[in-house]
Amino acid sequence: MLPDSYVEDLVEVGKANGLDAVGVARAEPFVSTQNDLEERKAQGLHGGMQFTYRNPARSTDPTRALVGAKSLIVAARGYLETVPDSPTGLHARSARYVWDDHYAKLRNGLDAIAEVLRAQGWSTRVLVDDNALVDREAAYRAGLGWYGKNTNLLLPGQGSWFVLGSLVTDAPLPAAAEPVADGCASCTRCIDECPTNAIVAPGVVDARRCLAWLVQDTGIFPVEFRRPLADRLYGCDDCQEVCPPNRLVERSGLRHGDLAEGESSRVWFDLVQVLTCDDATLLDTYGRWYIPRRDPDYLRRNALVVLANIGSRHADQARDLTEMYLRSANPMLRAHAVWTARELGLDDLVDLVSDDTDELVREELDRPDFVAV
Ligand code: B12
Ligand code: SF4
Ligand code: SF4
Repeated sequence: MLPDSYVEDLVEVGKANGLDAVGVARAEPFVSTQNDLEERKAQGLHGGMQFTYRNPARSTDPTRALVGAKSLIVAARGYLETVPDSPTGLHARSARYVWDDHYAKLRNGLDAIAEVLRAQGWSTRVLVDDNALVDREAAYRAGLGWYGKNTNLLLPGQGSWFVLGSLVTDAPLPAAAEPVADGCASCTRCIDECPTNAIVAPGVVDARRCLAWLVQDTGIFPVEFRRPLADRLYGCDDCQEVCPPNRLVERSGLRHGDLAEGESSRVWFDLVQVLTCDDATLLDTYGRWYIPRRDPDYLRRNALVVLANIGSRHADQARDLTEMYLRSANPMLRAHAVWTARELGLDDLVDLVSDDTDELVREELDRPDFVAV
């Protein structure tokens, strides 16, 4: 076993290269997590997600990622920034973790550690938000934080505004002695305030109800979650926004990101632009996000739901955009435009598709009043 001072030096290298917290876990199978993945998949709670659910035996066993793996060096990079005010006009919001390429910065820090290890003859593999490893469990085992009831990992005194990643190595490193104790206590705010009641038990998210997944899923956006989507184009931060430890950190003034004062273009997105620009521009602007099948029409679908929720403040623009989408060649988008038109009281526009024979559009036209969450 290498000495503690060896790890301390690696932690320093990571911190000098953009990491906020670094810990070590043994590279052994995450048995309880494999069970959790399999059980939740069997119950349908994964909502069809692939990612780590595709092969639970693989994503919970670090030795599958690197032959002879002995240790995991797990890192967290903070992304807490101040939310800039929404610009005037039709704008949709994105979740904080995508305001910058924090995964790339996290990877840089882990790569710097890997370089040191490799120079000393050890093998390494860096995994950042990779389907090959369940990041939160690695971080929990490395003593970085505790599982909040919203399932996010919270770092003591620093909250959950962190992305997580690991480096698998065959170097035998001393691991964290103890996991971090629960810091939620009797709080249930994230459960109570999730807009879609997606946290179905402490530490369990039903992806079928979670807005963060629904904006990434294919198909028609489920009707009961369209209003709760509010102005979100991508991601959802509500269960972190309401979290008391996060609020405490925000009030403390600690910030990690480098968003310039008043800069809002990485946070708020012009709906008119999203709904009128071509595929190449959409993929160029939002390509870092997980867009199902790389099909920009799914972003347009989300944008139409947002337009239904906020368009009444800009009636003329909203009318033009809705009309444009009622004439779309894609029936999924025509169907969503029917919803948008009705939500905005533009029932006269719906006549444009009254003879539409597509099943998706007909379903939308025939929809009885939706059931609220
Ligand atoms: C699939 C996935 C999602 C899915 C499902 C999330 C979920 N909670 O199930 C969706 C698309 C909804 C999603 C959303 C988000 N995600 Co995500 N996602 C992932 C991904 C790819 C895999 C996660 C996974 O495999 N989970 C497996 C399940 C079994 O784990 P779990 O849900 O955490 O369950 C654990 C707890 O239940 C705990 N547990 C067991 N018993 C009990 C009992 C109690 C009382 C408690 C409290 C806990 C507990 O043990 C389980 C693990 O064994 C990871 C990246 C990766 N490669 O790991 C990112 C990741 C988890 N996501 C991340 C982020 C940032 C988000 C969002 C905040 C993004 C956003 N703003 O929109 C939201 C947060 C939503 C939420 N409340 O979780 C970060 C989390 C960072 C952190 N500090 O925790 C990760 C690690 C990405 C990264 N590399 O940084 N995500
Ligand atoms: S990300 Fe949003 S929808 Fe999903 S559990 Fe958290 S608050 Fe609920
Ligand atoms: S809101 Fe409360 S229960 Fe939820 S993660 Fe934060 S501290 Fe834990």
